[in-house]
Amino acid sequence: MSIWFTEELHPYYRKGIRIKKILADEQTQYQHLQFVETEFFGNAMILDGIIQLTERDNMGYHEMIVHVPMLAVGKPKRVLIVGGGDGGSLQQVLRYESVKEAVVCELDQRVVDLSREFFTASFGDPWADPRARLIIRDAFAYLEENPGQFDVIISDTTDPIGMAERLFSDEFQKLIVRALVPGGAAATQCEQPFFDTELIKQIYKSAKTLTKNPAYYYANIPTYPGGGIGFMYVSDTPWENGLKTPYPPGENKYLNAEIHKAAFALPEFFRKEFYDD
Ligand code: SPD
Repeated sequence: MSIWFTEELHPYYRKGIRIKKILADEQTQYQHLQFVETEFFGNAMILDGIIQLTERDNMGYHEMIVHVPMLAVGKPKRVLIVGGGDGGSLQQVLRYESVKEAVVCELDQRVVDLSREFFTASFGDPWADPRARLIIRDAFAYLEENPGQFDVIISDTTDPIGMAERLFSDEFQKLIVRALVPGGAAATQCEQPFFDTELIKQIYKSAKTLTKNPAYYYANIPTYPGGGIGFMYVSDTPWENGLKTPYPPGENKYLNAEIHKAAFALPEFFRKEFYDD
């Protein structure tokens, strides 16, 4: 069998990948969850018709969303991952020997269960690490109850649709900043410069009222719309501090010193949208 899967996150843009086999297809309590074996990208997870990650190109996403704030902080001890039930961010966080606890606050247990089945070849089993703690819960409530707790927070979410829309609100960003220790850093999944300019602008403005040194950065991921995705770095600590920090043990497949710096260079049409205000 060989079929094309077509994603239409935006009504004016489509992309497709060729699929060999459907590995799992179920309606969970929260979403339509699918795992597929693709022709080129390895196994992939799709939520409500939107590709979340593939084995071949997820490294740009997970290394960049995790290491940029982790390296900036230096020796983070307590880390929170919001979402991230696939285990990709957790695997990167656990590379740091300084990390004593990595909490993953994920809404949907089935995302974790099926990812453990279909992504083991890529991520191993980070959940087996004694430092990993899975909390199946709404992140809003969890953040509200945990002010000043985390050195780093990674908001590894889906797109701002339906229930996930609130994860891109000012209110959520405030809760994230409130849950950080002084000098802590967060990185949030922050969409696509071409398609989501207004949303990103609003998130940057809000981050600027909450912290001294927010900045937007970008990674190339061929299976995401427009071929990539960006992140909002949110902290009083400048991201540049991370350029001097040694990488944790283990292999980087995407991040190197040049990529780290270049990721913060933005195309002019986009840069001036918020940095010039
Ligand atoms: N448009 C797709 C955005 C997907 C972001 N979430 C990825 C989750 C990977 N851990």
